[in-house]
Amino acid sequence: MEPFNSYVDLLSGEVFPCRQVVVRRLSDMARMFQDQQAAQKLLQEGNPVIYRVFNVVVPEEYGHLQHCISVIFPGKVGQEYFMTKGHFHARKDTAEVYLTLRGNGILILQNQRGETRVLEMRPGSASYIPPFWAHRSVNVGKEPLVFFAVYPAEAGHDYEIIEKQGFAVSVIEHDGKPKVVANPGYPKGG
Ligand code: M6P
Ligand code: ZN
Repeated sequence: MEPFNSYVDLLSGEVFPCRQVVVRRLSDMARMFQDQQAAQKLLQEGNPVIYRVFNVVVPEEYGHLQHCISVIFPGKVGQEYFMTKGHFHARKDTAEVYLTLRGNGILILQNQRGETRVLEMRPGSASYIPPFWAHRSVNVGKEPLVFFAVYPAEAGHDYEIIEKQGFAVSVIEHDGKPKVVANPGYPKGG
């Protein structure tokens, strides 16, 4: 195939040209938030867009590199900040890099034993997600969190475990600041 460029608007995160945009609204992930009462209220008030992903389309084959921009909007469900669904890769032995372009976030990582790590996301941070770590990004700032991601094109997304069990930690606002807390609903022992 021919080499090509894409162009990123560093403020909005929009990619040009873009043939595939994923839009996730609260209704697509409402059960992932801790405060179900707050989630239901927001759903009734208009079902906000939580984030968008602008995908550059490449063949989903070994050797290619999938890349995209994610834009997580600022906001909270109850005290919990807007975040991505989070996933393992379907091919778990594949890594990923996130380069943050705008905003402030926290990247939650969790391995198959249920051990978690968090990394800060701010303009210029290049976060390495090694193979076998699930990942979810959280916008803890007041502006959109915009980051570029690149990963092996054959990696795929596996949402099942996260949809079932969630992550062992959540990021909530506490005294006006982000705080990483244990998730009470997470099954003990991973
Ligand atoms: C990043 C990448 C994408 C992912 C997106 C949204 O840009 O990791 O592969 O799709 O975030 O995250 P999720 O798929 O968990 O909703
Ligand atoms: Zn990924």
